[in-house]
Amino acid sequence: YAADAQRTDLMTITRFVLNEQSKHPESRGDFTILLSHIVLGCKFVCSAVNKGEEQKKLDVLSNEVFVKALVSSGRTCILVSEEDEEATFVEPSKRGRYCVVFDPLDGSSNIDCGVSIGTIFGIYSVKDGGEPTLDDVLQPGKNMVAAGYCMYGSSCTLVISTGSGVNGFTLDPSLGEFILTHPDIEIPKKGKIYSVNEGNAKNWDGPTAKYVEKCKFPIDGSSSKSLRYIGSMVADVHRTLLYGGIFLYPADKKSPNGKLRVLYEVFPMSFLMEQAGGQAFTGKQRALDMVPKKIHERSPIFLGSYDDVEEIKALYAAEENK
Ligand code: P6P
Repeated sequence: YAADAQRTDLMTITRFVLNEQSKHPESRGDFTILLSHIVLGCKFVCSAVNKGEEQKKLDVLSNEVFVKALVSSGRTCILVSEEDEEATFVEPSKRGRYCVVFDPLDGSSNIDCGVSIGTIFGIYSVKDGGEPTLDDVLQPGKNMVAAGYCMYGSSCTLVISTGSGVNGFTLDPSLGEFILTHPDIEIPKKGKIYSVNEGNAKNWDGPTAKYVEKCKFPIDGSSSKSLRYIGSMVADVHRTLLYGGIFLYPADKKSPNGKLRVLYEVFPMSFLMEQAGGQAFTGKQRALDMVPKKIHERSPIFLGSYDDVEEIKALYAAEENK
């Protein structure tokens, strides 16, 4: 009967977060309510993506669903979406104390060829009780109270951290519930994979070029790393989290701040990596220490296995000390 007992002990994401919440007696359940609305958005997008809606419509649809779900949760006051030029300030009657930054459908240009894409989100608490301002979302990533992504691929997987480790949940379509399938995810200390768009190699700076060269032609006689690059951040980061290795989106001569957005791509993925025992570096500093000045700001990013990121940090440090 043990198998049945295990099978019937359904650890849904809602139950999991309620368990987490019980560790914070002071909490009023606002975060649990907020998360249930994010989960609702993910379920909607998962079904729309699987219906094969065309990309443009999906981008708009996903954004609308998340904005409406987050506003109707009554637990948010500022929303920043990759799809909206300006931040959304929730009307006073529906305001709560959380700010949510998100990319509703990251990598959506890949949708027509069936590559996995995803929603990425990060959650801040407002800084103080006053009137919400952009300062409440222009906070360093280390101030996030939670971050996660939902990957829409062969299955729908939601990976989240609320600051005490990383857990993965898989949508069981027959139940319509996200069930805990990847408890306590820890990224391998060192990996055998590097993930970068080699097509930008001619524009890379010295340390990045040197690091990638070392991946391909190791000088210590170790075996070369494998290159895996999907071109959809959620898919590349999910593989890195589970298998180890390093994901790089460096600066280059054409884009001195790289391509990925700080608030809703770099910060959430860096938060998860640190929570899973890895690290995230911008070429200049710990990614989560950055303080963005604009809501759609970009930053270079090197994230993944602790030891792999250490290596590229050493190359940038050596460049600094030249
Ligand atoms: P490139 C997708 O467009 C995206 O924003 C991320 O999901 C992905 O990691 C990156 O851009 C891919 O960019 O320049 O390699 O095609």
